[in-house]
Amino acid sequence: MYTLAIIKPDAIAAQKVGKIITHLEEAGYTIRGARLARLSQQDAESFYAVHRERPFFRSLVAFMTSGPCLPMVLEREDAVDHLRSVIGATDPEEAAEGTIRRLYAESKERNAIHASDSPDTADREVAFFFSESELRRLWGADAR
Ligand code: 3AN
Repeated sequence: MYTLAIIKPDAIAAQKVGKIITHLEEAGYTIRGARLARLSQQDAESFYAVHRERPFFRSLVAFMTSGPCLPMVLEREDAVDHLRSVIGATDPEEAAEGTIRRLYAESKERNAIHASDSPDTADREVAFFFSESELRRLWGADAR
């Protein structure tokens, strides 16, 4: 099963990319796709469209466009639910010990990593960044 994670601009600026990827690999994930990306305003608004009416929306879009991020397609059994438990709660102060956000996030907004919250969302979010043909080209016969 696939899910989408994004290492956010705060974690990239803080040089935590390697530690976060190690954490993910040690949690059993295979990286099926990964690429540095710089979201445009339109990209960020579209990616976070479900939050359009929330008070933090404009600030979230400004943060997510403030520097490069690293979208990744991750594969593992039960990837969607499992990755949510590996990253921890939105607010790092509420995130469980040992979770990625507890270890590396700065705040509720600058919280180091995104992970899809349902299988349907994962399909949409993977497709937002990676085409089927790109993933197939990377993995050949081992593609999903
Ligand atoms: P999660 O990423 O844990 O699924 P969501 O989907 O509720 O959390 O929120 C999406 C993103 O919006 C979060 N990752 C975080 O960066 C930001 N965010 C959520 N709630 C707040 C808040 N109360 N204040 C500032 N930013 C927030």
